[in-house]
Amino acid sequence: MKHYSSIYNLNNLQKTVKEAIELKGKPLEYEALGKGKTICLLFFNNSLRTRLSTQKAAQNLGMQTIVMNFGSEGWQLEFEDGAVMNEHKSEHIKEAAKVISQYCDIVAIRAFALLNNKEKDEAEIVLNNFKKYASVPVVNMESAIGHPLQALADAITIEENKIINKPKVVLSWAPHPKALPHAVANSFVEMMQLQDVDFVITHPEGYELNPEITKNSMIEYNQEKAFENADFIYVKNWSSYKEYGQVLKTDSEWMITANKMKLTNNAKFMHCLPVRRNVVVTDEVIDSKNSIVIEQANNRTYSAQIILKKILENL
Ligand code: SN0
Repeated sequence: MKHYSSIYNLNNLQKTVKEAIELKGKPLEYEALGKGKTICLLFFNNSLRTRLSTQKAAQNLGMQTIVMNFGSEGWQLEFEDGAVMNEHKSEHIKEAAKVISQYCDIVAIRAFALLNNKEKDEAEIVLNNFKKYASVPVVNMESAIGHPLQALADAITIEENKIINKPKVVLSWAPHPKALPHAVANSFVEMMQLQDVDFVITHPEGYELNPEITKNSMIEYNQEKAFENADFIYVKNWSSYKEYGQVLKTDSEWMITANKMKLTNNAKFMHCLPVRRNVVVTDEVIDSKNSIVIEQANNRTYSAQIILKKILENL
């Protein structure tokens, strides 16, 4: 594998999930693989899990890591070809990507959707320009439209926690005070479409995700109905896609409560974190024994590690 920009870069997801679970049991087995190799992690946005788990994953493979908060500490980048750079943007991606490539063997990038222009976000300007101008493999640590490292960790977590062969997995929208990107939900949907699960998406009307992504996935507008018999409740807020980047609803009607969880088949509760307690989910649910959010976050290390391992093997 060269780049990891979406889950479709993996040719055998089931096998990759199994390999990640094996790695989890012997995380230092491939310590020699990354010896003498460096990964640069560039953050245009905040991070906790992605930053630490990707660094840990690289470390487990014997790599060195360089981390930079590009959004706050780097020069403002220009992406437009032919731009006359006489305003606030100091450096062109053409130089930046080529220069960074000389300092590392893999570059990983986090650049969220700005949520003010659908076409621009969907063009994945930051990620795609790094792919275009960098001479090293590029890893997506949440781009405008996808978070494939998270989706792989989610698939690992479901594989480890399922007690029946084909569990019912429900992706539920929940309220949030801020406009959040669609990336986590998009990659989770893509991942579930390729897993052996009974998958249902539930959200209020007006919160439909990109129909090209949800394709034939079942959408149930009645949250309580969607929860019936569910084995996993995966919760995430996203802003409207149709009324791009707008927050249409913030009331607590869609919050995940213990009463709603009672409708399920004793379902596990999942969330990518960070989560707003008592807005997205009540304390009672996230603190319950059915909540697997901490384990899910732990799997971020093995999701990143299996991806870096595949890229290193191909260098
Ligand atoms: C990000 C998102 O894409 O929804 C990152 C999730 C991994 N989440 C947030 O920005 C939440 C910020 C907040 O203030 O709650």
